[in-house]
Amino acid sequence: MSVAEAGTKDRPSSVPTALIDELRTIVGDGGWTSDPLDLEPYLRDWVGYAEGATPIMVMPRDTGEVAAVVKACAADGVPIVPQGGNTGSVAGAIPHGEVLLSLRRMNCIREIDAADYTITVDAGVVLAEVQAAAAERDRFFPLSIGSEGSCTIGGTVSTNAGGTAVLRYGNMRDLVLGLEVVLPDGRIWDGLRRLRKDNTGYALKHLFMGAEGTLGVVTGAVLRLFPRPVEVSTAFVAIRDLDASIELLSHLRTATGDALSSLEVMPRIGVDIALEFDPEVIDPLSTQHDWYAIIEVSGTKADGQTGASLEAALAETMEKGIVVDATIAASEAQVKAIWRIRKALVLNLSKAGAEIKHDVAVPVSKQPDFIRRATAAVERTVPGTRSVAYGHFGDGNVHFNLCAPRGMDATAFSERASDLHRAVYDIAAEYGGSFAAEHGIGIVKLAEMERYRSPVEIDLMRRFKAILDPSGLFNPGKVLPP
Ligand code: 2HG
Ligand code: ZN
Repeated sequence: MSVAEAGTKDRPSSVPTALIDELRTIVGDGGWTSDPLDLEPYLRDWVGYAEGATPIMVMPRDTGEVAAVVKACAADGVPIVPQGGNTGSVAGAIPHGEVLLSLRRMNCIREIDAADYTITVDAGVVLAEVQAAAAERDRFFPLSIGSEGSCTIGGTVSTNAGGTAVLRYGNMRDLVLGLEVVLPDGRIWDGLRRLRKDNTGYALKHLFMGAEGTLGVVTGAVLRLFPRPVEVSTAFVAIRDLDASIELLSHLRTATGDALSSLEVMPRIGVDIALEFDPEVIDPLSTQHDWYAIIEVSGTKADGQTGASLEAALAETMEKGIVVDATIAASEAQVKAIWRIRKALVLNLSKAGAEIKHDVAVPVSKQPDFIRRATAAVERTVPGTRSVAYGHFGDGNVHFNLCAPRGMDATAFSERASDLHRAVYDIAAEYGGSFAAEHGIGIVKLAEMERYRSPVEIDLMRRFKAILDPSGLFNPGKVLPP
C-alpha cells in the first residue's frame, strides 16, 4: 500500500458525550486527554503511513481500569484501538476515530523470579526496562529491536516482535510463558502462568500474540529469562558475495558451539547511506565490498572462550574464502560503532530517496536467490530503483527496502508501490515465504493478506475474530481484509 492510500482511512468519530464522561471518571485526572496537541504524537506512525484521529486517549493504570474502559465502550458499541509505544511499522496502533487506549501508564514490573528464570510485567513496561531489570538479577531478556528504548512489552507481544537475536532465542512468541488479556466484552483472562509445560488444551495465549490488538488487549505478561551473557564478541566482516552469507551462518553456528546470537547482513549501499546521513558512522574496513555482515557471539562464562572461538571461526572462514575482510570490536565503543551502522541505515534510508519497505521472510538458505530475483524484478518494474536488502539473515528475515531511482519524484515512485510490492511478494511466495515477517499487517498489508493467504486461513481468522469480538470493536480495520 502506498503512503497516500494508507493515510486516508479516517472514520468520523461518533463517541457519545456521556461515554467520554464515563471514561474520564474511570481513569481519573491525568489518565486521559482530548487535547489535539497532546494527542499529536500518538496519532501518527514513524514510517508515515497514517495520520489518525480520536476523540479521547485514555491511559488506565491497571488491568481493572482497562476492563472498565472496555466494558463501558462495549456497552455503547464504541470501538477501541490499543497502543503501546507506537513504534510499529504497519500503522497498526493508529486510531481512526476510535477511542485510543494507551497502555503506557501500566508500567510496573510485577515480579522477577531468578530461580524460575521469569519476569512478570505490565503491558506498558518499556522493553529496555525489562532487559535492565533482568540484568540486575543476573538474568537476560534477549528480545533486541531498534525501538527497544521506547517500545512496550504489550506491543511486542501483540505484534510478535522479532529483531536481531531471533536466530538464537526466538521471537516474542517464543519468549512468552503466560498472558493477561482483557477481552472485548471486558472480561479478564488471567493466563499469567509461568510454566514451561502446560498442555491443558488449546494454547490460547498464542491467539493474542501477533493479533495486533484485534482479539484482546494484552495487559500483562510472564516472560522467559536466560543466563546472562558475560562475554559478547562482535565483528564486522566483508563477505565474498551474497551466497557466502549462508556459508558463514552455517560455519559460525557449528564453530562457535552455537553461540551465535546475531547475523545481520547489509549491502554496500546500506553502509554508504549510513555514512552519508550520520556523521558519527565510520566505515570499519579500509576497502569496499558488495556485502557485509555484523556478527555477534555471546557466552555465559567469563573465560575468554567466546572471543577466542569467534576469532578462530573467522580465521577459518577467511581461509575458505567466505569472509574476505574482517574487524573484531576491541572495546565497547567499537561494538557501538558497528551497531550504529545498522541503526543509521534504518533511520536514514528514507532520506536517501522515497522508501518502499518489504519485511519479507524466506527459508534461510533461499535469501540470496530471493534477493537476486527480487532485485531484478524491481529493476524491471521501475528501472533505476535502488534495492537495499538487509536484515536478520540468521533467521531468514530480509528487509527488502527500496529507494527511488535518483532524480525520480517521490510521489511518482510511491504511486508504483503496489506494482513493486507485487513483484517482490510474488517471488517471496514462490519460496514459501511471508510478506510480513516481523512487522505485522496493520493497515498496510491488508491487500497482501487477501492475495497470499488462503481462503481457509482467512476464514479461520475471521471465525476466531467473530467468536472473541462479535461486534468488531477491537482495532477495527486492522489485520483482516474487509
Ligand atoms: C530493523 O530490522 C527493523 O531494524 C526496521 O525491523 C526495518 O524499517 C525497516 O524496514
Ligand atoms: Zn528488522
